[in-house]
Amino acid sequence: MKKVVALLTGLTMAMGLVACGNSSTQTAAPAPAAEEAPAAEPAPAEEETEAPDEQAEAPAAESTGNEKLVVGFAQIGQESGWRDAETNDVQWYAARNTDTIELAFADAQQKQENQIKAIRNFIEMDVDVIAFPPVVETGWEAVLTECQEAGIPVILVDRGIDASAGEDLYTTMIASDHVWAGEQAAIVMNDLLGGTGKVVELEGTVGASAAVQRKQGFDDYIANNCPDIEILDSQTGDFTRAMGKEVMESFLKSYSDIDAVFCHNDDMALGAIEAIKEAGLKPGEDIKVVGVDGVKGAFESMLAGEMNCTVECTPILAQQIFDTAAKLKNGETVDKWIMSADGVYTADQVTQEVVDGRQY
Ligand code: GZL
Repeated sequence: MKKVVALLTGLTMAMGLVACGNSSTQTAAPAPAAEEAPAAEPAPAEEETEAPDEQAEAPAAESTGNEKLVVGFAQIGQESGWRDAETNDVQWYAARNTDTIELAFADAQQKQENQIKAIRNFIEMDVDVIAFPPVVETGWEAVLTECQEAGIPVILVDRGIDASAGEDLYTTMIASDHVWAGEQAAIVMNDLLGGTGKVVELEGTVGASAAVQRKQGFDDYIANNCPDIEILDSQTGDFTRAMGKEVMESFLKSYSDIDAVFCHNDDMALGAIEAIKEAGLKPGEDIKVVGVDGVKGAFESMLAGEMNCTVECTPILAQQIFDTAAKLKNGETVDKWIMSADGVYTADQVTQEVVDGRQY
């Protein structure tokens, strides 16, 4: 019987349980930022608790194991509005389905070692499925081998791992095509510049598949199709608005002839827009701004004439995650890559109605 292990909630614990099927369970809000977020330690056996409403069913439940789908989700953190949208979608979905789902949620504060600790804790808890967005592409072999040895299938969410680590180390990936997103951004950029101009690039988290692949898609398209567009510089803004602004400020000090900026996510684009305005220039006009994600702030900026394009990368993945996890618990096979369907949005398409209709 998979029991919902009462987790010690240390002061810096970044883990919560969601939808344990008992009325006293609260939906775990995203954990407060913590200095150091050690993985939750399973409570000592004598403190193991079962959701009260399951004690009445103990005899039946004991014989058939936990009827509910128990999913461990090791979230990267809260680095962007996009990430928060994904977290909310996952937690709200679980909270709406307490009769069939139990969610153990961990916030790794953008640290790979915390994701690894959380995954090991999920193995201890003997969850049915583990789902997580790998903050970077490498360094997962050991912990994913432990998942495999424990017989727990793994769903990669919104980012991937380095293929050389072995595709058999995870069961499936639910994610957008990040190379495609980079290519789409380059196509729009070429159109915005009329085929000629100088571009700077704000990259995502170093080593993250979304950053590596968006860069690959953008840079390769420009190199192969746009001989008169030059990429002056490219640096990481770590997918955050603050660093996006900081790096754009340094670009503006270093180069006097920037025509456009490609940002690997909209949060960095919003930071770049601030920097461009503070430099006395008009974002969207003097310097074209192209982002990725499709967050509402990007649509609001396009409506204001301060941004030119966002390539969508939906974070609304909870339904696919839990449906896929249920299939894996039932022993069904699924595709190796469950790809999201995303769109490309340019400023000319954006009205207040479009902004108001955005889901995230
Ligand atoms: C993309 C996801 C990226 C987003 C960023 O799938 O991994 O991480 O583009 C987020 O906003 O930080």
